Amino acid sequence: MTHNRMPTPLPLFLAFCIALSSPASRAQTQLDTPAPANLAARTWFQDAKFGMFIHWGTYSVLEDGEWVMEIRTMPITEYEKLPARFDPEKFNAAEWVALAKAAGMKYITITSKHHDGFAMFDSQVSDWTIVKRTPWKRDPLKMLADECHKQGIHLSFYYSQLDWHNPDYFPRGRTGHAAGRPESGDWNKYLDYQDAQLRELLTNYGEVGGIWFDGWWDKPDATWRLDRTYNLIHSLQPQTLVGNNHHRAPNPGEDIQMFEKDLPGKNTAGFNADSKIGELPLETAETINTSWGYNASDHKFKSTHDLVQYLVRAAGSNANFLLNIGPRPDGSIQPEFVERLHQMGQWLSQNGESVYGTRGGPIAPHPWGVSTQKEDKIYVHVLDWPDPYLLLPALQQNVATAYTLKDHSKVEAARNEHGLLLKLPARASGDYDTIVVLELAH
Ligand code: FHN
Repeated sequence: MTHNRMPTPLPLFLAFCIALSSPASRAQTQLDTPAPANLAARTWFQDAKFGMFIHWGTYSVLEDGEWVMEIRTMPITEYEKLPARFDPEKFNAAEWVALAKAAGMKYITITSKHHDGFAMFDSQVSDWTIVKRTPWKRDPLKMLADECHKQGIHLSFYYSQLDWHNPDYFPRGRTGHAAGRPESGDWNKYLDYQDAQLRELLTNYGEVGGIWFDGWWDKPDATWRLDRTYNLIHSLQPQTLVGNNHHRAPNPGEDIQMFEKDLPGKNTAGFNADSKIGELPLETAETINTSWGYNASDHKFKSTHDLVQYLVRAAGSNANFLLNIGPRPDGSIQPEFVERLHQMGQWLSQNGESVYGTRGGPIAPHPWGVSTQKEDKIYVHVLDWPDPYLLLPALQQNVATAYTLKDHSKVEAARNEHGLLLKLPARASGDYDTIVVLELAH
């Protein structure tokens, strides 16, 4: 009678070597060990602090946001009539990039494909593209990439994993049921299609700052093959920062963690219930009105005061701010957006030292404000505090001198048993932020 004998155990080290040599484990180590270029890109990203989000697509023709196909339950046969009306003759890549720079933004993240599946670039693996379906017949992402590289702005691509147009996005997820697609499809074929488009974006548009995924939440239980897709991205461009707006803790292979319409750790908008803050560089995304894609009837514009304070509170939370515009179908940008972006750039031209290149400061965010730090300077951002005195928690290091960033006028800073008491200067009307610089003693 033969016994089922356990195989003679290989020496553990040999087993470990064999395991590591397998493609799957090599892929896993690549996911867990970012390349030096990627780590350098993460540092650049954290220093950059401020980016422009652009939601632009054929949906802008209806002037009702980027979810119009789903919200109006438009079948593909109806929705496919839109590109014929999408003729952005006013699109000017140089002007868009110049506007981002005027705002003090250091990078742009633009939708390459949103949930409607419409490629805003000259994809050769789809006939549902801006080049093939519009009278304009041009590739705006190529034009924008060339201009960004020329003007020194990093360019990232938003890419929707969710697709309301591709028949192989099957089984369906939570959305896209009114598109009129057959109740069949090949999910792996869809993932191959997605990887093929990502390969195009990472091959034909020069250096890519990042890939900003969205839409995972439509099928959270699906096998998305993220490892394979992330490895593809990093094998083509190791410095490309992968982020996924899945509203969960980061996955292996992701390089940044984003939050939507909330600062890290907050959940006022309801998107971030499960977003545990990880160790990666952080970014929060927000709109100027309430819409991502162009919405002609959305006049709820945030003030420049509120937008600057959001930028500062993001920096105080050790996060970047990705501020969105939704261009019109003709390629122009509405004046309310342009005005606020220029005003933010004006503020940053005078106060950027307290934001760019900083990290979250040692004084935790409070309702009154936040702190940022760069080398031996702590910037105390007093955003909402009516009193002339502000008591800060005790700092580990002594403060050599305290003064306002605005005009370097001295600020009284008295250490007591409760902490560090600041006597704040009177706030000039129109100031968004009273910034007190604490120079640390060596
Ligand atoms: O459904 C998208 C939405 O259209 C937009 O792109 C935002 C941007 O963060 N992300 C999803 C909503 O969470």
